[in-house]
Amino acid sequence: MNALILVDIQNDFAPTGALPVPDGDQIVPTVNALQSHFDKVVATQDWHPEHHESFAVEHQKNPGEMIDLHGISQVLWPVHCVQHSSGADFISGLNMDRVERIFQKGMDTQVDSYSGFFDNDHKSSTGLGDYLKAERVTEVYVVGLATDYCVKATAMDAQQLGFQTHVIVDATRGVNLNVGDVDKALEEMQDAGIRLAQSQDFLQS
Ligand code: VGL
Ligand code: ZN
Repeated sequence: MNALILVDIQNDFAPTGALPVPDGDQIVPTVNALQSHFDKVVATQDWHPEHHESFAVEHQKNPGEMIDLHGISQVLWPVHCVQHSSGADFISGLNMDRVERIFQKGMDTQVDSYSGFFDNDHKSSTGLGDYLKAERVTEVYVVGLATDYCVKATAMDAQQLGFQTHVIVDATRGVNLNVGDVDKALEEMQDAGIRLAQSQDFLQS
């Protein structure tokens, strides 16, 4: 069994959102077209409390600055994906009909959660790994936002959990806080054994 994981395709990561990912909304048609080519589709949703400690304003600092957050290096972000806000909604136009489960993350105020599987401290899990294993999934394909944060972290954890992991690169977009961050992320993923694919690999067959 294979599964397509839709990572954080939410309004706040669209170009008009609070934490804009350049061209983030442009992946939606591709992600929609891909869905029928996989056995299962699941989604992750960044879902922060109002005063999450990854928010720069909580530390009187600017977005993009780094801090040590309870022992973990943390990029500070604009307030984004606050629970029940419209920014946390999935981008309108994203087809959710085939999405079997939504795994929310980032609810613990004190620790960020880039991966759809575990918090950044790897102490708490969202249940995504257990769900996929229970569903006999062995192969996962990751798409969504953002390539250099949540897509990368989700793919790395999937690979580490033993799923044969692929990232469909043109169905992702990155933040590129620093020039080259996306390319670096793609290299790190490949070095970890993750395979890179393109949507055409599926859509032409
Ligand atoms: C993300 C930064 C903060 C992401 C989420 O979805 O990549 N990035 N929260
Ligand atoms: Zn977040």
